Amino acid sequence: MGNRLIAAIQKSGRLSEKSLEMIKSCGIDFYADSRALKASASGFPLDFLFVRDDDIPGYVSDGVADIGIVGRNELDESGIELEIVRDLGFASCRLSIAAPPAFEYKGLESLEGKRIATSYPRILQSILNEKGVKATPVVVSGSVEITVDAGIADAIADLVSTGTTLKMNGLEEKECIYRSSAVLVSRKDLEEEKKIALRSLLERLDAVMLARHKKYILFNLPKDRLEKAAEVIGGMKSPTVTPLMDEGWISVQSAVDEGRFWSVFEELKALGAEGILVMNIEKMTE
Ligand code: PRT
Ligand code: ZN
Repeated sequence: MGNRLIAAIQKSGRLSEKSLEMIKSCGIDFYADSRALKASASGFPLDFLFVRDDDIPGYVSDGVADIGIVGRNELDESGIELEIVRDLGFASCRLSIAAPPAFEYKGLESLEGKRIATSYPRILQSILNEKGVKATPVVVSGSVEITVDAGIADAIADLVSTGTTLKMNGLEEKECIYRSSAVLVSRKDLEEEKKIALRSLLERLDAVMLARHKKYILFNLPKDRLEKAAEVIGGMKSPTVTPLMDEGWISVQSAVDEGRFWSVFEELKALGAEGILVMNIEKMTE
């Protein structure tokens, strides 16, 4: 292995396919058998280790691997400090507070003294601390959605992408408290040769990401949801807003990264956006 860069990639899960796709789109060839734990690229000094996503931050910080692709949530939850070299934009999701509809939620303060089930106690705690809210975390490693029904929690803080799982379990999404997507992380003390390989990988990755299409999105929205919608859309500039004949409504337009498109679309719908129109952008300047 020696001077070859070692990348820790999730073996099987929501990150696996997109991670490998991203590397392939950089013109790096390899063959990865779904059962193999290792693979090597040909024509580029890159090797792969296929592991569980929870282990990626640790492997990279211990030097078992040099770089890795992992959800920002896993990285933050691990408490391990690594360099985030790129936000790759895929596998985007949010950590949200959810509870039965009857739970009167007016903000994080409503969680004071409550039991909150989560698989992300560190992230949750840091957000509660910021607001000075004292709640009791109930740490579970999966099926967080059933804990309220099971009587061991009053609310949950769990990852959401479409929101279907929450609905299916009779829970209402109350507030998004944290956002995540897949990030490329690196060890801080890479040897010179490996740094050169990483730089070359990043050059290719940047070209791929820049060339990725953006979509133009246009929709009608209840006026009072604008601030939330702007947060969802994100991006470099604030969206263009036009008043509508109906006083309570506005029309909003903005460019959105294609990689985030579906999550943005779902979140806007959840905010009450109507008549969502999506267009391809032919040319665009930054
Ligand atoms: O086996 P291994 O430990 O490697 O995988 P894992 O089971 O721990 O992770 P995996 O593959 O499920 O997720 C990997 C990463 O994908 C996460 O750490 C997140 O960064 C990201 N991601 C994106 C998600 C979701 N979207 C997501 N929706 N991770 C989990 N979910 C779950 C969520 O916990 C809930 O149970 O999906 C359900 C909700 O989905 P919706 O669409 O119904 O809202
Ligand atoms: Zn995991």
